Order: sequence, then structure tokens, then C-alpha cells
Amino acid sequence: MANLVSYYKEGNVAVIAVDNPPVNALSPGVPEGIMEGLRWALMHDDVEAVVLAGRGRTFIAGADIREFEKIHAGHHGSLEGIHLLLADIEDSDKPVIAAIHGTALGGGLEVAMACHYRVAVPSAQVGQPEVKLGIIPGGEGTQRLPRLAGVRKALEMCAFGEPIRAAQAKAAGIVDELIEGDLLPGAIAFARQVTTRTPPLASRKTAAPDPEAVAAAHEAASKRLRGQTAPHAAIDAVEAASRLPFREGCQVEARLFAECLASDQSKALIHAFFGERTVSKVPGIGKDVEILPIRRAAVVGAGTMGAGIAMVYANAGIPVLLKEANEAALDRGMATIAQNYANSVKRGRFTSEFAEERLRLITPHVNYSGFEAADIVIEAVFENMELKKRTFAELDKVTRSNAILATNTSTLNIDEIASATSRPWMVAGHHFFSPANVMRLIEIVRGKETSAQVIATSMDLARRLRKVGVLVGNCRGFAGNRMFAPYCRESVFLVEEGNTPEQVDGALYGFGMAMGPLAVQDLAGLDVGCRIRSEFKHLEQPGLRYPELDSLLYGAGHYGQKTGRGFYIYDAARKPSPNPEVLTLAREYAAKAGIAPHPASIEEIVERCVYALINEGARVVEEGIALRSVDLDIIYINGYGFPSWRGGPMKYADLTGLPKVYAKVRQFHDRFGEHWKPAPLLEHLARHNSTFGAYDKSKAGAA
Ligand code: 3H9
Repeated sequence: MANLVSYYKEGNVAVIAVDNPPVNALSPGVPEGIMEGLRWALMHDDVEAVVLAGRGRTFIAGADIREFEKIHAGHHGSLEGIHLLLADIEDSDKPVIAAIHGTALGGGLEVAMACHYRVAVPSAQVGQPEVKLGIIPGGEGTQRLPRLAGVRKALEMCAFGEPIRAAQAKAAGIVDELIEGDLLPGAIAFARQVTTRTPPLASRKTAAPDPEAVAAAHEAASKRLRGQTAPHAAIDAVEAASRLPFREGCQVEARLFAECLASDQSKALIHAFFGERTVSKVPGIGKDVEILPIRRAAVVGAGTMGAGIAMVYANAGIPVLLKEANEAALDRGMATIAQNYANSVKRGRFTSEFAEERLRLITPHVNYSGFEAADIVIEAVFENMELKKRTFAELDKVTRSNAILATNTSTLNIDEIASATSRPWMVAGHHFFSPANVMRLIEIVRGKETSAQVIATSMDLARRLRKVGVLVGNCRGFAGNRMFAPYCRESVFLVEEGNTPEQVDGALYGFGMAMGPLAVQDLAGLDVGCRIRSEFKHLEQPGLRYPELDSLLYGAGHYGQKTGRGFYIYDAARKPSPNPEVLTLAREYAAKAGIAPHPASIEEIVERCVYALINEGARVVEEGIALRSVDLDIIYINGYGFPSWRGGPMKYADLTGLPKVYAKVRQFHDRFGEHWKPAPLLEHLARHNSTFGAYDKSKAGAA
């Protein structure tokens, strides 16, 4: 305990310092340590005030989320200490001052709000991010925050989870004083000024009801956090603060907190929280592997992807060359970039100065001049093997031998592309997702010769680019698109069987996907999908059913959004409406191919599409294309619009129960044929009533 919290005297002020790296979470022992320090301070007559601070990079970043994991696993997780601590702080007859730097999040802010005063450095942030974990503030935060900052501000912070800066917190009444300069001396000086004042406890204040803000918050949460229950529970708890005495409000909060913590949504979101951090860890590549400096980048190809990737680098402050084959294509690319920045300024995401500065970091070129200075080149030319190989052979000549050569291919063989260079160990896939400047995912593809240094640098670079980098192996479609193919296949089959695109997409949107699979195919371009399919036509197995309707639409000149017609018809604003031609084409094709009409229920649509993802995912994990099943969850949440509150496809399978998923896959196998052959790993885990999560752990343990 002593090493988690220390305490000492600075004249008439006691300082209690939490030292639980890396983020000073309120792990078991921390609340108890603070309470011990407080008792010690109260016993000493010469102590007139107490400062509570965090050592290292932050104040207190919240409860220890691992304790929630323990509770989810049916074990004892310790949260009681936090409640006892809140009561002890409030009961203290010597003022307690929270000294905040870094982040005071969740339970961290709740402890600070139980204190009599809060001071913070201007760079500090405070927030109640619990909804991002599928829970609500459970340390009386929904009751103290509205009493300090008003119902409207508390709703904003508790229902949406975004932290606010110290200056905003001061303006809102959460922080009493900003400390310029060193925090601890400033906090001690502040403490000396308040030793004789009556402590204005947050719990003794009242919060004025604001029914309009409550209704607006529910409405906004239904839109912005569609499908999630915790934001609404947080709103109910904050609302209770304006209606009930403090202790009764705390009881409402405790009930809602317990309900949320018991939900699958919190299991899923906590899995995603740790998953996002797990994917950055690559077994066999330790901290000793040197990370190459990336100071300048170059992108080849100024189409949608290339232009977006150039923006990603510029946004991270890395100067980038953008090359196209001719002036016209280059101008189009630069115009897209300028337009994207203008839109971001209009939406208030960037200031115009920031956008101009970023734009200046992108230098357009129609040749390779300047490429010799690039530390990394990302190729984003057309998805064609010959063209890619030609480009890499050129890059091999015009770049330094220690420059990383990355390809943005979404399906092609990295090793074959690398074979066009004299240094295949410097080649990797950097598969961005469209729109590259928005989507958080980069699949980092490891070729058979890719060096450890290139992998370590790529993973580090993803973080610098504010992306989530996930390492995957080299196979057709890598991890994400390989799984996406059977998912899309089922969606097209369902339409060929007479279900409308609106029914299919509606079912998956209702499940929580950001977009239905047919709308996604329209967005990506039916031409793109069909061209990729023709590249791999030779691998198709005779006698197996393959989707045809998308090819028929493509053949009729309907490429999706770009031609205004695909599975849907699009108006000038890209608003979709039903395309009657789709069902006619589907009926004609089904009659010719002998496909019986089969109206599917919403449940069947979801199961066919999502279980197809899971079955393929199981193969991807078993083959080692993904390091762990959780990597696929992070890929799907960040690159494919899979609802985070379902945890990603593999966690969703675990939460549904693998025996149930496996039984359904077997049924589909019997009904629809070999596409549905159960993956051996799924079968194995289901027969042992196990989970993908347990499989990940067993692999990590064995490593
Ligand atoms: C809560 O407080 C509920 C209360 O209302 C209930 C009271 C009864 N616990 O993100 P990083 C780990 S809910 C355990 O890479 P950064 C993280 O896994 C909590 N572990 O650093 C990682 O481990 P590893 C509300 C935690 O500088 C390491 O710390 N609070 C926790 O990029 C470094 O993390 C939150 O939701 C935690 N609370 O970002 C805050 N936090 O090295 C969640 C972090 O093994 N945390 N870890 O992979 C964050 O948002 C970011 O971690 C933070 C630092 C901004 C603090």
C-alpha cells in the first residue's frame, strides 16, 4: 500500500501523492492508501489542509478497469474502497484540495469532486468517460457534477464521455483555480489560503432541473450513440440529481451503474478498450527493436485513397510528396484535398490556419523528384498487380535503401509486390480504409521477408498518425477484406433469393452496423468488387454458388454511388432510394440459376451475414493471419463500422455463445453448401464450450 500512495508534510499542508503507474488508476490499495494518508493528516494538529495529487504523468485516470473485467468473469472486483474514500474525504474537517494535472477521468474526477476544492494546470483535462466502457459514472459523479456544473454540462459530459480542458472546467465551476507554473507549490499555496473557509461541498449544493436539456440529450444519444444503453442510463442518473436529495440520487446512480456493468454492452466495450491497446503488442517484437525515424513521406497515386493518405501524414505534421502520372490527375487529387480541408473548417473541426498549414505540407509532383529524401513511400495506385510491381521497381531505384516501401493494396499479394524490389524486407502493406483521413484503421501487412524494424516502425507510425495499426499476415484480402467477402456474399445471396436491399441492409443497420453491406458495396463501387473478383476468378471452385447480381448490375453500367445507380438509386445529394431494377434482375437470375425464393427473417439476415464473418474470422485466427481474435474485433470496429458495443465480431460470437453460433453454421452448411463449412477452430472451441477470448489467452500464455 505504502508504495501506491505516499504522504508527507509541507509546513501546515499535508500532501498525499498517488503513485500507481502508468495512469494512477484507483486499483485496490489506492483508495485505502489515500484514506490512510488522510487519517494521518487529520491526526496531526499542525496540518491545516490536505493536497491530493498524482505522481507521474497524471492525476487519477479512473477506477481500475481490470476490476470490471474481474466482475464480468464472475470474480470479486473491488470497488468498495472508492466509495469509502469519497465518504472519508467529504467527512474531513480539514479542507482537501485535488491538484489536477494530466487527466482526472471517471473515478478520478469523482474523487476530485468529493474534495472541497479543485485546482488544475491549464493542460489538464477532466471527464466522465464511463459510457465509452458501457457503464455510467458510479462514484457519485452523476450526482456531484450537475450540482457543480449544472445539469446541461453534466449531461454533455456523462452521456457522451468527452473530456473537457481545464479552462472549460473552470468556466463550468468544476475547477476552482487554474495554476500557471508548477502545480504542487501552486496547490499548496492555494491550500494555505482556504484553511479557514467553510468547505463548499458539492453534495450540499442543488442542481436546477432542466427537462429540455434532458430530452435533447436523450435524442442526441439515440442518434450519435445509436444502440447504446449506458448514455441513456447516464442521462437518467443526472436527471435524478435535479429531483432528489443527494443520497437518494446516489441510490439511483448505484442501481443504473450495476445494471450497465452487468450488460453485454459493457463487456463488449471494455473488451474493445483493452483490445485497442493489445493490438499494439506484437509477440517477438520487443522494445529493443529500433524504430526508424519517419520525418518525410511520399505517396504515389492521388486518387481517393492516395489523397486521403497524404492528408493523414500532413495532419500528423509530417511533410509529404504526392505523385501522380499527369498534371490533370494531380490537380484533381489536390482539389479533393483542398475541398476536404475546407469542409473540415466549415464543420469546425479545424481552424482555417491549421488547414492551410497542413495543406502546405503536401507537395504535388508528376515525377519522383524529392523521393530520395523520403523515409517512407506509400503506394496507392490502381489495384492491379502489374502496375503495382512496375511502381515498386521504380520506387526501388528512386528511394534510399533504408526507406520503407508500403503498399496500400487491399487484396494483392505483398510478397509478389515486394519481389519487384531489391529489398523485400523493407516492404509492408499499409492498408488504409476509405476515407483514409477519417477511418482509424490501418492493417499493417507483414510479408514473408518484412523486417522486425519495418513492423515496429509501422506500428509506431500508426500511433503517430493517430490511427489504430493492426498487424496481419499476407493472404488474399488479408484479415478484414477476407472476412468481408463472405459477409458481402451472403448479403447478395439474400437479394438473389428475393429479399430487398432495404430489408437486408435494414437488418444489419438495426444490428448496429454503420451501413448495410449492400450500401457499402455501392459506396466502394461495384466495379471495384467485380474487378477484384475477376483477378481471382481462377481460384473459384466449380459447383459452388457465387454472387452474380452485383456483376449483373456492373455489366449494366451500374457501379453504385459513382454512377448514381447500384443496389440503390442515388440522387445528387447521394440519398439512396430503392432501385426496382435490382429485384427484376434478381428474379430473372434466380429463375435461370434455379435459386428458390426465400424470404428471410431479420434474425436470419443478421445470422447469415454476421456468422459468415465469424466463421471466416475463425480461420483467419487459426491460420495465424491475425495474431489474436481480438485483433479482428479491433479491425472490424475501426475499419468496417461494426458496433463497438457488440465488441467486434469475435467478441460478439463469444457473448452469443460459440455452441449456438456453431450449431447455426452447421445448419447453414447443410442448407446452403460448402461455403458454410464450419471453421475447425470454431468447431473445436464450441465443442469445448470455450471462447475466442480464452483461445487468445491460451496462445498468449504459451508464447
Ligand atoms: C471509472 O472510473 C468508473 C467509476 O465511475 C466507478 C467508480 C466506482 N484502468 O491508453 P494508454 C492502462 S471507469 C486500468 O495506452 P495514454 C492501459 O490499458 C474508468 N488500466 O495511455 C494501458 O495499459 P498497457 C474511467 C488503465 O497515455 C496503460 O494504462 N476512466 C486505465 O494514451 C496506458 O494507457 C477511463 O475510462 C484504467 N482506468 O492515455 C480512462 N487507463 O500499457 C481510460 C489506462 O498494459 N484511460 N489503463 O496497454 C484512458 O482514456 C487513457 O488510458 C488515458 C491515457 C487518457 C488515461
